[in-house]
Amino acid sequence: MHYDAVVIGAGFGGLYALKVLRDKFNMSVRVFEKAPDVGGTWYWNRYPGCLSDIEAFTYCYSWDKELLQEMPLTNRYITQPELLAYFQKVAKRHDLYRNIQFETGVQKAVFDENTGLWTITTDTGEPATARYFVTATGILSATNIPKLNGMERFKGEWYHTSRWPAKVDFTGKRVAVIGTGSTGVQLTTAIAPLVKHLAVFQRTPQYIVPAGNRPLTENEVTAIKEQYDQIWKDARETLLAAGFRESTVPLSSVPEDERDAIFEKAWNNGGGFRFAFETFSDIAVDEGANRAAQEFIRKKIAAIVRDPETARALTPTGLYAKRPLCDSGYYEMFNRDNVSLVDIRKNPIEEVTANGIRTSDGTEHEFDIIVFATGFDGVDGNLKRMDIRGHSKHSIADDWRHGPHTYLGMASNGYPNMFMVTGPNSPFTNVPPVVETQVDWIAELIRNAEARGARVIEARAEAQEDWSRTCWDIAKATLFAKGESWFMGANIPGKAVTSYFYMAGLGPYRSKLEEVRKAGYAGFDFL
Ligand code: FAD
Ligand code: NA7
Repeated sequence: MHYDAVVIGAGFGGLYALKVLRDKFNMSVRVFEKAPDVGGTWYWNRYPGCLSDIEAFTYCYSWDKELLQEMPLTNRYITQPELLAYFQKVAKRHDLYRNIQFETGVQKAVFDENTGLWTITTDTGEPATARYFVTATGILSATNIPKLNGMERFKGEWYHTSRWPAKVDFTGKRVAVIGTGSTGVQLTTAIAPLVKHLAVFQRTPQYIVPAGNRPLTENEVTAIKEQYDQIWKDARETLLAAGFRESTVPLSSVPEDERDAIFEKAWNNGGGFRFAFETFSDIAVDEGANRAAQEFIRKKIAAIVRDPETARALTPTGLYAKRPLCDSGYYEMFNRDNVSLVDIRKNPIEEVTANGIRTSDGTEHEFDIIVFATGFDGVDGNLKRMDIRGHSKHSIADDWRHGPHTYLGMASNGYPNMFMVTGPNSPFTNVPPVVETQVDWIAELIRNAEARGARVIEARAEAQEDWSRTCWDIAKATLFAKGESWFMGANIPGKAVTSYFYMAGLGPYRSKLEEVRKAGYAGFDFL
């Protein structure tokens, strides 16, 4: 079949791309999605405790004003089941299901120089051709499951959090959770009261602040819904688009004896991004300010965790420079009798046995269930897992083996008429407002090209190099560049450590897009 556009993914990005290209631009569109339903991230991550840690009132689409008024603002944060229901509602309300082919994985996409069309091959059979190829494959979607010796011997159940089956019964079970990122923190806190014994396998301790989740009052909900126009206007101008204005006050400008009170207020109010960005302006860029935040959290851990050895192992010593985390009682959980911490920095995992996990000190820890909360091959993982070929005969995985290259996070030289929603070097912020910004911009770019009579749009190599360099320079000016996390590619052995995001925020990114548009889409060739 031939379509004007083929889109991959039915999460925030893919659904909005379908809506805009089909309904605003009258295109024939086919969406291919591996999952059996809409939701993307929020279809796959069904583990207990899964929720968005950006506050619910901005973790949603802004383009349907009636839908905003119906937004399920029950608690401060929105849970995975609520988000899944939200996506299903969006898809039904806008009649999106009819253009989505579920349980269909795209394996290959090849650009034909002669016809100017993409041929897309899926794992279910007949290929599709399209003039425009839009990927909305997600920044946190390509699962990372470490290869542990002996995994095939394990007689119990095992899961990765992002490929969660419909139901896992933890009641009375001995459970290992490997990984203490956002996912591990959410999952362990949720299941600790259910299990017989929970062992948390931690490689690197993290800085975590309370989420401050709580029911929203009726007045709060009314105020949010009345002010939505202003909320979105502000979100698009701020850096993180997360429903608050980032602080403009450097830590050093505040007297020493007043700093902890500011941290304390943020700790009590809750929210990882708020703690890192609403308190002071320089925690992410200045080592001194960063150290003050670290020390504050270290003191909290010492005060909360009763067992001194566990507290010591849970206490991070490095930079506070990964994605900010928040919890609902994670440190307190280690005061339970049925929870233990296994420090695998000290005693690495040696092998998986039939009954559990053996660590390097010779201990065999026995389990009924092992859960991998080990994260993702972030940002470009899914793109590189497909065989995508543009002008050159290399795949994108080859072209990007030393790190991805894009122009504005949306296009790549050598891959004409291919557009990425949240591609590498897109802004690092609350995701839905980025998705909307990019889909709207890509659609206008296509309209502009068609008005010029162009068949092919391609990012220029020099524009792309400029953008990559800009993103890397910005990242290097922050402490995140030293943070060894997924958003620098540091979590996957052998992956290029470079900038995978534009770290200057959504407001400046939108200004840049406007500048490029006004300059006649500078940096693109129209052929
Ligand atoms: P996704 O929702 O990841 O959708 C991509 C889809 O593409 C998937 O359904 C996948 O199956 C499909 N796909 C990929 N490759 C193929 C292929 N080859 N063939 C067919 N289909 C394919 N972001 C925030 O801003 N705030 C948060 O609080 C937040 N919390 C998160 C919590 C968790 C547990 C996780 C995992 C992520 C979180 N994120 C958060 C990031 C989240 O991924 C984005 O906010 C957003 O949901 C991404 O939407 P998307 O449409 O871009 O991609
Ligand atoms: P993260 O944040 O990448 O965390 C993964 C965790 O798994 C982290 O603690 C890792 O330790 C650990 N990990 C990864 N590989 C291994 C191996 N091989 N052995 C032991 N431990 C390992 O992923 P999440 O799913 O928690 O969160 C991803 C994003 O989703 C998050 O930022 C939010 O945006 C939502 P490490 O720190 O690397 O030592």
